[in-house]
Amino acid sequence: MPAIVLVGAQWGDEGKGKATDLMGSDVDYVVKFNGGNNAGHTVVIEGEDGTREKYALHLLPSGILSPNVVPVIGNGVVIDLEVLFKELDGLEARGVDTSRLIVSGSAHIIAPYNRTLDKVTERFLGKRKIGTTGRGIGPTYADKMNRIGIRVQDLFDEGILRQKVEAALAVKNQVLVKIYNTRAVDVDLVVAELLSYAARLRPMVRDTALELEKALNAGSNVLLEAGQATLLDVDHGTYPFVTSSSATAGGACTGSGIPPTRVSRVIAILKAYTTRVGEGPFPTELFDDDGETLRKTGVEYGTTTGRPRRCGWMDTVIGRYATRINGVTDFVITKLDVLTGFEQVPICVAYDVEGVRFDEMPMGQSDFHHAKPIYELMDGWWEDISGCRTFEDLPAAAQAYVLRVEELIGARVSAIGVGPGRHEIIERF
Ligand code: 2SA
Ligand code: GDP
Ligand code: MG
Repeated sequence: MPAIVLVGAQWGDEGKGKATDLMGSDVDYVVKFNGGNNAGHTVVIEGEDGTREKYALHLLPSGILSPNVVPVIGNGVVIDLEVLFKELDGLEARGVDTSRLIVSGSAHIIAPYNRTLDKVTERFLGKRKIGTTGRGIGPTYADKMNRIGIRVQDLFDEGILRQKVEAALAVKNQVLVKIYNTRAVDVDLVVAELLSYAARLRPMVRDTALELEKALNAGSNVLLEAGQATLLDVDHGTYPFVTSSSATAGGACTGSGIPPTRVSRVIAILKAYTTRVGEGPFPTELFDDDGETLRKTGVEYGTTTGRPRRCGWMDTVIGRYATRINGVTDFVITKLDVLTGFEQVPICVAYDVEGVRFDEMPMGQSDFHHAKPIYELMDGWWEDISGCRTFEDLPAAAQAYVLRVEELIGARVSAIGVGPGRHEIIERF
């Protein structure tokens, strides 16, 4: 039975949370396979009386909001335990049953010193900073690769935990004191803090890869939900302006233990325009009133840090790249409603890099930094499209926009978001 992967096609905040939530009734497991509480997914749920409940999730998989879904934190995730329990308590207080959550024993823990290191490193980088979320993500993945990370299973053996914290701090304290000129971190304090979460965490911990294998064999549907997005992937993104995990479809397998031969569908979420937070190149970025309109209408502010998101037009070079890198079977275009009211809507179809046309993502970082968008201008529309529920309900110009994007990105658009609510979507079969 199938595993489905859901990834972001651009620089994140495409609306992955809403897309996952939407599939909630058709899936049995939702697995977060990368990243940590740097992610921010906003899900808006309409009550039967027309009220709207807004949920902002950071560490928990969006499937936590669907009563029949088992939410899974996979081995590829990095976990801030304080955030995990705060988020669980917050949802419980709002009446959400969180008891089904399971957590991989092999996921890594964001130790308190890694939060400090993330912030201090950014400060030291100065103008060359990445613009991280400051949650300790990079240093924790660095520890994982450097084989000095702390894993969930380490919390259940105090002796082992202490050895691991000592090993990690042996090097880090030298760096903190001698290079960053800050205070050394105390091993006992770190061990005590981590142990304080152990008893509450223990009942959730499983061999999640084995559990998912059994579930797939029993005919369950498993959705693998990416945090961040294709261009933030540490291998395939705009390095070094990326996050430190594998946010593309390949990462879904390593980050969950589900093998590639099990994956039958890869859905990419593509915003009808483009946004980015943090530093790094962005060819279609707008610095004019149109950019401000996109930010205001689309409410483009970070879910985690509240930072204003940089905004620009649709870039189909990126869309094609996402199709290729992820093996996308179909796209969900979100926030088409935000494009309502523009006289013309430009689509970037290729780049001009110092007189040379690029139809594909340039390999060289400097070429991408210097890429100027080549636009095709589409007619705009003025009608409110939030009530449209079939493709034919959309104004002709909006239909033409979607069809042209579909042609340029090279994979089918199977759904279109026309508003933030759970039901504000057009499904196209
Ligand atoms: P980090 O903290 O090490 O992962 O930062 C590295 C880069 O990855 C970007 N990044 C993100 N980009 C968009 N959205 C993200 N999550 C939040 C949200 C963002 C927020 O969903 O709204 O609230 O600010 C996210 N997480 C990481 C980051 O900007 C760096 O460019
Ligand atoms: P994620 O990180 O990919 O899950 O996305 P975020 O939650 O950070 O940002 C997407 C935002 O867009 C959220 O506030 C959603 O409620 C909102 N959203 C999702 N789909 C649509 C849509 O089709 N139209 C509009 N107007 N908003 C949407
Ligand atoms: Mg987000």
